Amino acid sequence: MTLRLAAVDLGASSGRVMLGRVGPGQLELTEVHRFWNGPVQVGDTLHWDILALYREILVGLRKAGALESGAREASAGGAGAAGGERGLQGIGIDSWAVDYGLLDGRGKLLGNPVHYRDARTDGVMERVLQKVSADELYAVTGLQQLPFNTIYQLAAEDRLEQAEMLLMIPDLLSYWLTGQPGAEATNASTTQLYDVRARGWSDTLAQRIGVPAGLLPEIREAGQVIGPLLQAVAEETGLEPTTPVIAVGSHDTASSVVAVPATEGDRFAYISSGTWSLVGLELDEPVLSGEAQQANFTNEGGVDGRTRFLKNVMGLWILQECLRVWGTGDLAGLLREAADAPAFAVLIDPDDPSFLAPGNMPRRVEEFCAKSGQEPPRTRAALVRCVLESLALAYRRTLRLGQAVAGREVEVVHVIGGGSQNELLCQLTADACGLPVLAGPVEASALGNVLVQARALGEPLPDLTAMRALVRATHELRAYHPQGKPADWDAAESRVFGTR
Ligand code: LFR
Repeated sequence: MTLRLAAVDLGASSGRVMLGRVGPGQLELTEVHRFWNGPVQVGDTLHWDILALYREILVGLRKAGALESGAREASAGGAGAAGGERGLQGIGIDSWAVDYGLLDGRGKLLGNPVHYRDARTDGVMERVLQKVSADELYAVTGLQQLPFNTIYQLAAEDRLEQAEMLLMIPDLLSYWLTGQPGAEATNASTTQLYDVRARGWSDTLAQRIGVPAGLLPEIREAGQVIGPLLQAVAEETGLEPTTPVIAVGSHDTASSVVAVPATEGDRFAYISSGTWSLVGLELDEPVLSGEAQQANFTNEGGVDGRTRFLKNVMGLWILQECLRVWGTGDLAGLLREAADAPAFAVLIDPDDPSFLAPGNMPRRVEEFCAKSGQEPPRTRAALVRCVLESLALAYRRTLRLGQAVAGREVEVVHVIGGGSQNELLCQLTADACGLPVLAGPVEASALGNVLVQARALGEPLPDLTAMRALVRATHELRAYHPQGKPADWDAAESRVFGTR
């Protein structure tokens, strides 16, 4: 039997509801609803428009449930035009990490969730580190220091006094669908309040920074059934009230990594490429050494207890903001021109903090050039080339660091997510890393989402190896082999980062 599963996958620039069909040898996704998502500045605060997202999710679920499937197979098999299957056997939600909603004692949302790129966390990390040392934080949580980690957002939070419960974004949306609160583990692991070895909240850390331990709901693991739909939600979406919402790797990156199409025994790295590029390795255990901390590598929780040993690289965000400022959607045209633009003309460090907040990226690139004694790019195509080469350079540096710190050697780099469609970036990545790149699948997080649901519903996909084999069997990948001169990349790296 084919399962019909809805994957709600929320990214930093768009959200989508996909209908997944999963069965023996079958893994198909149909996008049924796509909607805008992004920062909304009101007064001095950058928000997410969580209610609009919720409304769009309901619309998407209605469409997913109503989309007929199986009609063709039924009539071809002689069963007559009995009509196709409808409804859903499961729903799973994944989104970006670190952000949350606060609820009062009656379960009402206390204001719109604040966007992690909001300036309220400026300078907060330094304040928190006076209460808890960076060494202690890393020893407990194994997390990379990013200014917007939940712990720092909570230290800057002005609604804590009225709050009774904190729900991470996917947990908040699942709560609205089912009435069941909880904290899915892969996303909880990004808060910097989660004990990576004990695999639970660190009440001690929470107390030390003034977060009441009772605020953090019970942890649940990917694969657990959260609960059936509330009656009102079932009516609104036209779905059966028994339809279960299932916890998936609710951190989008955790779901993406499930869908890395690696074969058992492969020595692979992955780049989950979207608004962010998450660059790293999959490990069985966290690495909490001084070198890992120094390298600022994170040990985020993966599905089935794996460790996502990775680093955030600024990703396609800089380019997305350039397109927004230029008022153009013609990325394909710009990429064609960028492919012919001169190589290594201008290079930036994409992880420079000046690129974090939304704004005029072309200007910020110019400012970076001024600071680093470079002529700024003169054309849009040159700027695009600069961003992509600089990203490839950051990938190379991060992968080499990660391999050294984890004591692992990599033979292939899997690029998954939206950025896997960017041919120029994939080729530059292969060139910079000196490794073959396998690109795809594009919709990795939605695939990881439905795979975990399918297993929870009894589909024989016992482990990540089986899930990945199904992805490989059903999705085309594109291979890129390193070209050009490795010495050019060595020179480029020392230009941007020195010889460290
Ligand atoms: C990617 C991602 C990253 C996380 C960043 C902020 O979508 O989830 O993994 O560090 O967004 O939440």
